[in-house]
Amino acid sequence: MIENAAEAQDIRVENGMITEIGNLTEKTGEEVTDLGRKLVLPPFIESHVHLDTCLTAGDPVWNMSGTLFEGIECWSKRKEKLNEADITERVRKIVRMYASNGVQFIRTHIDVTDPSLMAMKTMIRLRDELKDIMEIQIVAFPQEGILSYPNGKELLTEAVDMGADAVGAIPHFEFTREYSVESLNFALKLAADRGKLVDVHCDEIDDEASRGLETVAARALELGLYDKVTASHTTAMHSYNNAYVLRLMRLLKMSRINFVSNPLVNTHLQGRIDTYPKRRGVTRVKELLAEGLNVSFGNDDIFDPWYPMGNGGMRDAVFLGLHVCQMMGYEDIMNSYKLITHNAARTLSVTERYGIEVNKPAGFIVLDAENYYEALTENSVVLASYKDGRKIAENIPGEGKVFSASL
Ligand code: 17E
Ligand code: FE2
Repeated sequence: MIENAAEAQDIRVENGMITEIGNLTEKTGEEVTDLGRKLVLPPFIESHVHLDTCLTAGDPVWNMSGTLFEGIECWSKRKEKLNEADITERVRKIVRMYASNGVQFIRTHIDVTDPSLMAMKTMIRLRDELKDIMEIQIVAFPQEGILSYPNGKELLTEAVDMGADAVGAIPHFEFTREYSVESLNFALKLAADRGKLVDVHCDEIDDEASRGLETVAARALELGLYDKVTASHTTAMHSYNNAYVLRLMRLLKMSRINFVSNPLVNTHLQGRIDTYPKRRGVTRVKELLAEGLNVSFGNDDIFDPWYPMGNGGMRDAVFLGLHVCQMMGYEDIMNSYKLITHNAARTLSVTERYGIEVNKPAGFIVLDAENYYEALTENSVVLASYKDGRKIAENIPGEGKVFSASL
């Protein structure tokens, strides 16, 4: 039994499952853990990251322009040097960082524009090896295109049949608008045929004419895939005209697709060809949420050709996202934990086994704060992370001191 004194609520855990929540009486022989007056949340979820590229910034070259396209060029050079041991070591390091920050679910995009499919094979093995600490979902991601890369369709299909959980696409990188539409038709049909999820890198560009999203949403609706489909980035929506967004929103609501925004990386990569004023390039998070659509936040990268920073924690994405989307009203702030918990669980399609509820697996985290506002503002550490009732990570906060006669 685990006590949460702040809410005067106890959580009873038996055989890795939550069996009771409330004001509980200790059973004889039961182990009791006192969580103090600390905030308990469901585990954090990383709904968008590239584990195959993490920890490769500067190897062999740095992204000097800070654009998505130079990032893809840098990665293409690094890709030539990929091997199983290299991927394994980097992924294990990152998963440890995430676990220590209270993350228990990760959706990773893995580049399949590689004739050897080395990263995909390795990641499928690691998904299994690391499952006691992390639930990893793999998107077969055609970084250099489906129609614009040799054998792109075959590689994507092979990766999906090898065991990827989701099908990806990258319409804004295809050579032409026609390829862009055809690539999306192919990817969503493949997912429908194979019973897979979909997560598209969609319109990650400041071009207001990049309209992959309407195709993704239309196919999601017509193929009956609905919330099995996610549109990541959608940064072009930042630049769409409002009349078009009004028309688009109707389709988006009918399609019920999910959105992932990556505020740290989107603000870093977008607006690069602007002089002043510079676009923020983050999709219309506030408006999508207001229309009842599901949005989650991700990190996208940790120290790789597209982003030279990152720490495996989810707080910074929320913190910056709230600023850049101007979601700083009290309600927006208090609800923002959902962007990396419940909303992300919907994106990953794991809601049936997620949340602090009776008859669900005992997954939750304890933050060094009394409430969420404090946790967010003070960047509180995750004191403990429990998965299936087992403590999988803990952090012991450091002690700070101030020396002053007046305080
Ligand atoms: N690849 C891509 O196409 N877009 C990104 N944001 C990253 C990789 C990180
Ligand atoms: Fe990405």
